[in-house]
Amino acid sequence: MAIANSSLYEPLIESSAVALAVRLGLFEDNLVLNCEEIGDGNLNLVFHITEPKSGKGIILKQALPYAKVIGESWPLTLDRARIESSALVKQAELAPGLVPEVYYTDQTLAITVMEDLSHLQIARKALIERKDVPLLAEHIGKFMAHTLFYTSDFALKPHVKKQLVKQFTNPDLCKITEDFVFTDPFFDYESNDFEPELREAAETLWEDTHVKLEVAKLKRKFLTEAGALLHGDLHTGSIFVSETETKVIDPEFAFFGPIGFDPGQFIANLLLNALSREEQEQDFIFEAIEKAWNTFEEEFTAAWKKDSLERFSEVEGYLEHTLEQIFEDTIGFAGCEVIRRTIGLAHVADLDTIEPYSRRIESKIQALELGKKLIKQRRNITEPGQLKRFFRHAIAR
Ligand code: SR1
Ligand code: MG
Repeated sequence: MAIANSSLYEPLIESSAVALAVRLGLFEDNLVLNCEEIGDGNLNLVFHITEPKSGKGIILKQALPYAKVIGESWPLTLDRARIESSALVKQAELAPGLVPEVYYTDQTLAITVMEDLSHLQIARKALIERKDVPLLAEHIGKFMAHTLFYTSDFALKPHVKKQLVKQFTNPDLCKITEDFVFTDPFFDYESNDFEPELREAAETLWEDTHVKLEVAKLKRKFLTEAGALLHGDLHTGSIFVSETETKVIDPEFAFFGPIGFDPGQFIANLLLNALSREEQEQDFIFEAIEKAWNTFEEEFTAAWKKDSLERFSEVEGYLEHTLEQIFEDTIGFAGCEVIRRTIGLAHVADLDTIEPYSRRIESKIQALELGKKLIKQRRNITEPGQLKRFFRHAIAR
């Protein structure tokens, strides 16, 4: 991967994105190229540049100096492009084949040029369309185990770990999560966004001091526990998938945080999809949750046994304690994610596209119940196999 730090920042448009790709030698300069801005996320520009004759393509992603979803009134660091490209490189090293290849980065222009994944589909969309994605859960379980174990203190020498913590300090993007996942949805804040029919349920949540106490504890973990290099935004919109392939994208929220946060976000987004399904279609989702956690646990255990540098790792019970704590945190973080995707600023299509409207409202009220119970009862859920019953019980009215 080439790294440049040459030009002054300017937001690209389609023609300048193409010119840059040619200047970088990614395409020959006599070719006819197509370019489309396809960014549908909240923060960045994403250009898809293709050469129709050969079918070759690249993705050129550029961070804007503000959050696209809000506008220029919300400045946001360009440093997130450096975080994203460095995280992709680290993840490629630890979980080969599960992230797009990075071809080029320019920190001044805040761009990352990477592998074209347009033959794949965003996992959220695939799940909404009930596509068969048989390897998604196993691949994500593996991705999480390898990226999280091998960036933790179990696998790294102390100075190396602390150097990486420094490299991945990401205050602006962490603040987004601190506010929009762990704070605003639990108070009557302006940033929240929900249908009038949900007001009563939202007010009940805001009055629930037990939930608030537990969220405060989870938020504190997020703020203070530098367990491993997280992806930091591992929802199903950050994953490309097909029947055979899985690629995790968009690690611009990467930082050293509590290990349970990534599995929590992934599981939460599967649960949000389950809420959009009829009961008879939900089994795939619960099986995927079990598969993802079990793969994570197996691969984390194997890595611990093979590569742990920690003297205490052979002490009986320490691995089991570590995994139990990660699972408890996972369930709690999942609860926070389910709630914020229901009444917070950033929604998910799984819930927002449920028809008819009355069923959408019903599912969102169920989501709030589910989220609260996951947070409050996280210590009682000790294995993923319990989640299906827990879910059914939590949403029953
Ligand atoms: C303003 S950013 C809102 C959300 O989009 C990102 O994907 C993160 O999930 C963030 O919380
Ligand atoms: Mg994203």
